[in-house]
Amino acid sequence: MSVWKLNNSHVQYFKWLLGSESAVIDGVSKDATADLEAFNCDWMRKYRGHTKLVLRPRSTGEVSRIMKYCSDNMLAVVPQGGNTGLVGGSIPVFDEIVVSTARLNNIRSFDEVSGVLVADAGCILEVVDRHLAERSYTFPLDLGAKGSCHIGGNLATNAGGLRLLRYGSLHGNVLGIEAVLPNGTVVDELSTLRKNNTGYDLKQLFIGAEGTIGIITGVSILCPQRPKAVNVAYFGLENFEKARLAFREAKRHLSEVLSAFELMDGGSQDLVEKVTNNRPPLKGKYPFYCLIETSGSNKEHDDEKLGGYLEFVLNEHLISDGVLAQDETQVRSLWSWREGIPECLGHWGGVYKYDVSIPLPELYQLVDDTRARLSSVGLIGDDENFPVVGVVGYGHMGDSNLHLNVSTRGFDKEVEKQLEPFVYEWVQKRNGSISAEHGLGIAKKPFIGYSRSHKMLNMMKDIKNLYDPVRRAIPDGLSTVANVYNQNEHVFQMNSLTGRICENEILQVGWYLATRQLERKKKLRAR
Ligand code: FAD
Ligand code: 2HG
Ligand code: ZN
Repeated sequence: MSVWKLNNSHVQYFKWLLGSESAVIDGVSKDATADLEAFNCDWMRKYRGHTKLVLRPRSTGEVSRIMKYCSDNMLAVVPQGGNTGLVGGSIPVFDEIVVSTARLNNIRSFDEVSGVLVADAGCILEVVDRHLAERSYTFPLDLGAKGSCHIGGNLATNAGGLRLLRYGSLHGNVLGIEAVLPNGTVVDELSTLRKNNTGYDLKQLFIGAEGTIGIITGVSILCPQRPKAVNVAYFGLENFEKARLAFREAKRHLSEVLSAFELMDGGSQDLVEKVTNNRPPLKGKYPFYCLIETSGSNKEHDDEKLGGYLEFVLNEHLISDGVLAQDETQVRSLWSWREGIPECLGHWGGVYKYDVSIPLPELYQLVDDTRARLSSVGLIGDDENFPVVGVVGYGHMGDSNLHLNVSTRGFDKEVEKQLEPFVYEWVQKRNGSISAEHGLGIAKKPFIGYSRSHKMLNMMKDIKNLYDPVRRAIPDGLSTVANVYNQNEHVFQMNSLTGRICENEILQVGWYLATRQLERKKKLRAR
């Protein structure tokens, strides 16, 4: 029967396979707590992992052999890219093996005519974008974590980012994928074709799957020309309705050159100011701010368009005050008031993050209602006696995607009880999505039913079972039991490929049942 506790002989196999000590961080045969820490802790410091082994393959072939071995030996695996995910999906919350893509970092090719880039999944987004910039192209995705996140991680989460409004979702831009299935099979679909209507478009399954059906090792993606002219404006507004109308007018006046329209409430900007001590872009204080970006190929043309837009929204009293960046430094500085929000909100210790899609007219109402709810039970205040520092909202207004953040002096059960399932119910009533762009991970997985029907969930489970048959061996009843638990340590993490070794009592019982069941099946077959 299969082995299901990670031991020294497994580690020896991986050391032999990967050939170098630095490719294996071994906490099984020795104490490697310090080296493992970065893999066991997430960006928000909310989730804690217990891995004792990190593997850092250099090639797709190595990933394939790792996965085959893990499948044969029923060892659980979590893929990890830059570990910047915001839902705990990359964290080995039990004691899974981490397969890090950090050393899969070669840019394989770039075609300067078609704009098609083929690269390893572990390439850092910013590094790839710099490579493209030298060739007058850009990556069709940009986000605050670009300095650390991997393009494989971006695909796995189907990251949206700051310019989805302009370049669309990765589902449209990705042309091909190379991936390794849980049993070690390499899926070689690194097509560079824009058109290929021959049957199902299976690569789409991997985009946004958060590693549940395979590890992405290579990416082929269509990249747009880098815009020659970029303008950024930042303005203050009296209320959300004016922001909504300003967005409508931006689409009308700026159409093809509009590349971002971001919303920030006054609370988020006050907290950025408090943490950074930087001088805000505008003199006055406003309940809402918007950042608007145009990108095009003709500066004069874009300046004229943006000038016309700003004149219109000022004359119509849609915006109260605004500032236009005059050079690259100012462009970066204005963007920092938007991109810097997530980092600043974590300053006090903890943040509860909700990443939701809601039809635009009600987008901000969720923030007001959440703030009112937490206020009514006395949880918000300026000193240490109150757990909540602030309830703020910001996000990708152009995509109807709001980030509701509740910044706290530490993760707090009382606050959490007020927020969940309140936020999810609120979103469900408006037919919104409880996870617009960050995925489910372990944070949102128990709440998937607020956005997806039973039928869709069953189809998803069928797909997962098809590509991860070892996982299928776990008795259904157990999955159900584990799923109803809303504690991180009890949730069956969807992204653990193949089986799971765990310290958790419930799951150990499950594994015992699973292994016994397999044993029985084997015996029956042998007879
Ligand atoms: P990780 O965090 O390592 O992993 C994320 C998930 O993907 C995990 O479930 C992991 O198991 C899986 N995974 C990773 N690599 C692979 C692979 N090669 N194959 C299969 N599965 C894999 N997201 C947005 O959508 N828009 C934003 O604007 C945005 N801004 C952000 C800003 C900041 C400051 C931070 C910290 C995060 C932000 N994010 C944003 C979250 C976003 O999901 C990640 O930054 C990014 O897409 C994750 O990439 P990663 O390499 O860090 O993946
Ligand atoms: C962003 O848009 C990211 O900045 C992070 O998606 C959002 O931290 C968040 O809630
Ligand atoms: Zn976002």
